[in-house]
Amino acid sequence: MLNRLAQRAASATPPWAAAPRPHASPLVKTPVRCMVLGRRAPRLLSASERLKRFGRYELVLPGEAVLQGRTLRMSPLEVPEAIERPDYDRSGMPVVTLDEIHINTAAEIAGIRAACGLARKVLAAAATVIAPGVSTIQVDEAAHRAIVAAGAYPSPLNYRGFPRAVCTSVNNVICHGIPDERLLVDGDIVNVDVTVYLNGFHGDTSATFLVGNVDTAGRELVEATQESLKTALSVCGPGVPFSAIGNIISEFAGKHGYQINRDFCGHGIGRHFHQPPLVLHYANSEPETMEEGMTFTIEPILCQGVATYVKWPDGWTVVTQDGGRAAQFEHTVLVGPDGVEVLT
Ligand SMILES: [Co+2]
Repeated sequence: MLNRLAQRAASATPPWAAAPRPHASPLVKTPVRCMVLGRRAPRLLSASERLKRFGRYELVLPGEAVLQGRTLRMSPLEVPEAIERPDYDRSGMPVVTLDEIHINTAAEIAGIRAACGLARKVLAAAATVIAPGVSTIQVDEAAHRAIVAAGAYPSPLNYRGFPRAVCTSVNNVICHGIPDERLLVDGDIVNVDVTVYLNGFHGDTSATFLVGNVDTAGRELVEATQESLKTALSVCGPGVPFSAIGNIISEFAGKHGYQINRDFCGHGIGRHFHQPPLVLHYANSEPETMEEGMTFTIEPILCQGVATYVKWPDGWTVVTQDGGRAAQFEHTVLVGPDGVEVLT
């Protein structure tokens, strides 16, 4: 749920998000590279090209509800008044007061741990309703009910105007898909991204699920993405540079022939949904190192073809430019004395 470009464009961009990044946005970079090499920008492949290169699945296109703005206007379920809300629940604008990586106190760790435990349970509850013929709104509502039943607020709801409790991203959707009336079909892969705000702390996790019988290429993509997250977790610990995460994911993805999306990053998390640092999933040489007591997410997105995106007119849903599939897995972690503890 963290877009580097949106962070930079917003007038209230926190200083930590405005620091120069090692790579410019691909939206800026791609045309230059294409001119130099004389190649065309990535295009949406035809159905037969996609079948040959990426396998058998339904391409997700913006439906009438998206084009008419209905997905943004449909009312989400209520959040009872008694539930503690984040600062953006009415304004839509989160205020991040941190400009460096926060080391949590024992009390803060306990709060984040509780939020993360709930996020894990909610993701599992949402997963039980996933099946062919179920709409992503039904998945969203299952998650929403589980969150408020536990006395928590669904963090994405009205975060920068996001209209629902969770993100649901199907097949060629990279991330930030808005739950809608589309029914899941046999062979889909769907990422459900759950963040909860419980007693003042956020916990964030996501997984990509198989709907019915997914073809081999789809299953391999999902397995490799989950494996890339595991690999990244194994190298983390106090004194380790954050760049180790992107470097190992990059090596892993390269070996398996997948592209890593560069526009959506992991992030610090705690009292704020998104706080320093940005956790890059591609090869980089950022200088910050992990310290005991830090909490952050790792959430790589691997793509079958190009990892660059097109954004739908809803302002949120981002899809691959060539129509290839994307998968994502995410955990919130706590840096401990000799490694990281997965809190979700
Ligand atoms: Co996240």
